[in-house]
Amino acid sequence: MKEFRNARIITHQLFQRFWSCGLIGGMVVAICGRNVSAQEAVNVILSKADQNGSFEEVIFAPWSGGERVADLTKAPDGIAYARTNPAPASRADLFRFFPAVATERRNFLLTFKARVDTGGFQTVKASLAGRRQDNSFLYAAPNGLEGLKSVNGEWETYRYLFQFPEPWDLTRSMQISFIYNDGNPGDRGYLDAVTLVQLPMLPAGETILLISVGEEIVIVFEGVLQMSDNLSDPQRWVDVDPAPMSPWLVPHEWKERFFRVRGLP
Ligand SMILES: [Ca+2]
Repeated sequence: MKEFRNARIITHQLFQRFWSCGLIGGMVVAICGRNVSAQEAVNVILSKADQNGSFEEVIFAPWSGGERVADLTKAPDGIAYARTNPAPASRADLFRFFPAVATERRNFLLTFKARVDTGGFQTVKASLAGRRQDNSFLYAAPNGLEGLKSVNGEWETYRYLFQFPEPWDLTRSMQISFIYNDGNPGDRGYLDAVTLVQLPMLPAGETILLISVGEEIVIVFEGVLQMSDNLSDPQRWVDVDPAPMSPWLVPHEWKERFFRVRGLP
């Protein structure tokens, strides 16, 4: 295992770097590097550059449920963002369809920025769905605690890991939606910087894979995940507690950690 401690990686392209073990800093710092095969690359579905994920294109479609607002001073990403139509009752949502992606990879990472008017909606919830053959929705399950999120008047970044329980119909569109809830008639929700990627699965014969997507690190693993904050002391390895399920989104507050897996007892 090759390690490059404190070697800041600045040459990587967003969405295209992988490490089989790593140290997490404010940015990614260090790590056991290996080349990434095309097979393992993250599949970017929506982003600033892909399918109008940041509302930078003049046309709002294929987004629905609201409108584009071009305001350089208020957009958290680029020059424009989206807002819902005024809520008819307690909720409003923004959504769109996109062509189905291959079914071999069941895990998706979604990040976005959202806010509401002060005193307006209290929660936002993102959902991702494919379709069954009978055209009914097949929803992906948000991993862990990530379902409903509280939302407020300041732009904040939200993160979801989604996992599909079974394959979806490749001939029918998939859908992503953002539901602002617990509000009053007339409330609006705001959205920007939507990034949706399809994550690679664990390569055959490997037990851990670190995937870097923008500022997020996802660990895909098999076994019991362990971490250490000091590689020079073998006693520092401990099981991550509570034991996470794979895939796992590394918390931002965890600076400078190494990860590995041990076999199941
Ligand atoms: Ca934008």
